[in-house]
Amino acid sequence: MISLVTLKLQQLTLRPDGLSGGHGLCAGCAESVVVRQVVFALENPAVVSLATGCLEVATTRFPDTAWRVPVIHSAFENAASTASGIEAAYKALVRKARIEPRKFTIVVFAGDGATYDIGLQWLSGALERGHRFVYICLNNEGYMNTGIQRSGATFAGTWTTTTPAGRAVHGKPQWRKDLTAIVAAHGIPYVAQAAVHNWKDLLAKVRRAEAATGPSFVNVLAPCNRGWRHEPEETMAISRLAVETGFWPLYEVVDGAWRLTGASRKSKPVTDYFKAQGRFRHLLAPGAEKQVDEIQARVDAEWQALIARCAAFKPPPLEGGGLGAGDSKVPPPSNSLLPEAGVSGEGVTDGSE
Ligand SMILES: Cc1ncc(C[n+]2csc(CCOP(=O)(O)OP(=O)(O)O)c2C)c(N)n1
Ligand code: SF4
Ligand SMILES: [Mg+2]
Repeated sequence: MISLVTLKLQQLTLRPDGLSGGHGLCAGCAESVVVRQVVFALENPAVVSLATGCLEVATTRFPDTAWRVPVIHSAFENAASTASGIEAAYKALVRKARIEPRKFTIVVFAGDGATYDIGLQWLSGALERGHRFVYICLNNEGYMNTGIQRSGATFAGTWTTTTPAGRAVHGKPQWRKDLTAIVAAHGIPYVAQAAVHNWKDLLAKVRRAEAATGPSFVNVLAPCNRGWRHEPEETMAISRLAVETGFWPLYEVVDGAWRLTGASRKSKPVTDYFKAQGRFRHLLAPGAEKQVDEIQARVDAEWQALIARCAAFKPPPLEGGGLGAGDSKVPPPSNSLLPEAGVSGEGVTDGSE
């Protein structure tokens, strides 16, 4: 019996591992770390819907697979539809008494290209229909598998191969899409932002996402050392910097209530984040000061807007159930929206097994 409330790293190693070694992801890639953390966190066995992207290409090279849980390879755009189909098929088979009811959790893994851009309408439809699944966006802010192209998640000013840093264009001109807020606007029971370095926060969020009695969505920042231009061993430090500089606040939206988690705070200037990655090198050169000031101002404004959004929701009385210092005051979700929609689980978990 392992309690997620008091989980230690050593105990985590006893949990079932979703991926074996020997896959083809780059050394230092955050994607395999996120996948393993997610599968560690789940209460139930996982059935995975996997979109095309680095994770899929590097873990399912025929005739081999690195997966230790069942996986359905979807196309780039329709991983959420595949998840909907798994749920619908399961319900039909149980209804027709072709199989016994069983507990399992449908998990989608999809990159930011597959989620923010190409799969957005499929995702939106599945959320609106209320299928029960945990959608994990592996957000490395670009189409990395096809050569580091910009996506709707790419930050303004970022160098990519389609937004070069030259005289005419100085990195990506547009601001990124706020997909987490767009998903929250669907009114689903659980939405969160997490980052790979804060494993306690991520595990707690996956548990809450799994317990939600409807669709849930966790947008996980997953640095790509190839595309972000940093050394493989710096992945976790860069993820932490993204939170500390306010580029990637950690928060969750539980039944419409917004709250910061994981000790998320903004304590460093954006230039600290830029200095750590080659994709922002041009922003540190003379002449880029105005662009940097604009980015800092926007990050500050978004942070203030998030604080205001969180302050607007008064948290209900404390009930425990969190994980880690930053979460100890977060009550479990009430899961009130879609009581009939679930495939698996028994509602709210108190974090113990
Ligand atoms: C409809 C369609 N368009 C384009 C592609 C080519 N393609 C395969 S993976 C990929 C990039 C994936 O980006 P993302 O979803 O962010 O995942 P990452 O590789 O960054 O983890 C692209 C463009 C495709 N397979 N299908
Ligand atoms: S290119 Fe980036 S996302 Fe793809 S495997 Fe390498 S580090 Fe991971
Ligand atoms: Mg990507």
